[in-house]
Amino acid sequence: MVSTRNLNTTKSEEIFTAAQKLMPGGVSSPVRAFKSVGGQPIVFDRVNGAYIWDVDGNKYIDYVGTWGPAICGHAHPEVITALHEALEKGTSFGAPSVLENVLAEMVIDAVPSIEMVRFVNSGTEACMAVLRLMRAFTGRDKLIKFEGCYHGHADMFLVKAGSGVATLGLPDSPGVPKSTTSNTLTAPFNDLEAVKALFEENPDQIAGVILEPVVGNAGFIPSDAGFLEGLRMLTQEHGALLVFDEVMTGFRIAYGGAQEKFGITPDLTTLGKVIGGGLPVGAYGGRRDIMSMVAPAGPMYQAGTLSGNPLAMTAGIKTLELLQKQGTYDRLNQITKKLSDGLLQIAKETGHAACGGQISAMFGLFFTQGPVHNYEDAKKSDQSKFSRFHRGMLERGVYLAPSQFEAGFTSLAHTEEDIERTLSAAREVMSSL
Ligand code: HOZ
Repeated sequence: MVSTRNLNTTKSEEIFTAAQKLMPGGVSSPVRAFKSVGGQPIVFDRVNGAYIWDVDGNKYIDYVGTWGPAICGHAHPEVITALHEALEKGTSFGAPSVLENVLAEMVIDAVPSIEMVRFVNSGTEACMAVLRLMRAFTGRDKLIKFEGCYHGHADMFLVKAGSGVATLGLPDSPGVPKSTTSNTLTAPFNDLEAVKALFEENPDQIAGVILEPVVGNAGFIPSDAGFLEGLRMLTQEHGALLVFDEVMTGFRIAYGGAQEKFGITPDLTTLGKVIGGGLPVGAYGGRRDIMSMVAPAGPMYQAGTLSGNPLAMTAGIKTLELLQKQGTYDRLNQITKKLSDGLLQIAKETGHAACGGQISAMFGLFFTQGPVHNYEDAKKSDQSKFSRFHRGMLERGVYLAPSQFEAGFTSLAHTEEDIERTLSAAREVMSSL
């Protein structure tokens, strides 16, 4: 057992108890609840840099980073100043603004596959739209996704999905008609043979393959050498599209995302999180000939009242400007490697089977000997141990995602000292597990 420390969460508990009567499960998104790690979620009051403060005044080093967007650190002063200036001009135009051009150019310049982009309001929306586009362009209905990958909560993707679905151990969701998912084919991540078999069993029917090129929604699972190349070849061979869901990895594991990092260019890409700098944004983009099908340039319909919102565009532009500074990704990599190597070393020294790793500012730790190549492997991680680890870290002022099936995120605001404090907390907790 992890020793119980004195973490006063009285106000958190009061607020969350009230929230449960007002909102399903007391939260606005399931993965925020502490269902899989036990206890009540912490209710927060404010964020700054690498830290998050709860309503009882406790301060935590934050490795959730609002699930990815806070790569420059929370409430970065330059982002906040830019937002103040933008706010003076109003909160929404519902009409074109030059800010959209600026962010679009930045995204097109950065992401190898993107020649044109459409802004939406979330990663879920981006993935929904990209699937319609894949189908519109190819005239085919079927889709291949991978077990444990999460592409938002739209019906067609809620098959063997990661993130909250994996965290809560839910079966595929009620309310999703079989007819909607009958065209969703799944394969284990990193299994090219399985993908090949699906293409052979469904000739000329598969619109494309969508994946997180580095999985973050089943815990952190990198793609094996040759997997992305293999998918690129298979999709081309079968006249299907390759789509990278870079909602998590985009501008995080490299400025140009996984496609820049690994040198594999998909046909289409979805983005979110970092490109909104903490405001609600998603985007999809890709080859000009495919994107030209999107209305009003083409017939594939997709729309949104708040899409291209000036505040969200402003936060995104400023965040990308900050990321463009020399040395950003070296710094992110160095600090995250120190954290990840340290956690693995401590696990070893304290006698826990563990595996994991990091790429740039994204990391993960499983309590299993590993290696973890896919969701089935990830499920072998000792969840009860993870829950106790999570609680122990929380009590020592470290906020980790309340799920074994979520990647962790660092930011430019995390200091060496934050990492050292985190590792010393981890040593204490792991020694007592
Ligand atoms: N896509 C985010 C990480 N899996 C989660 C955000 C949420 O579902 O609340």
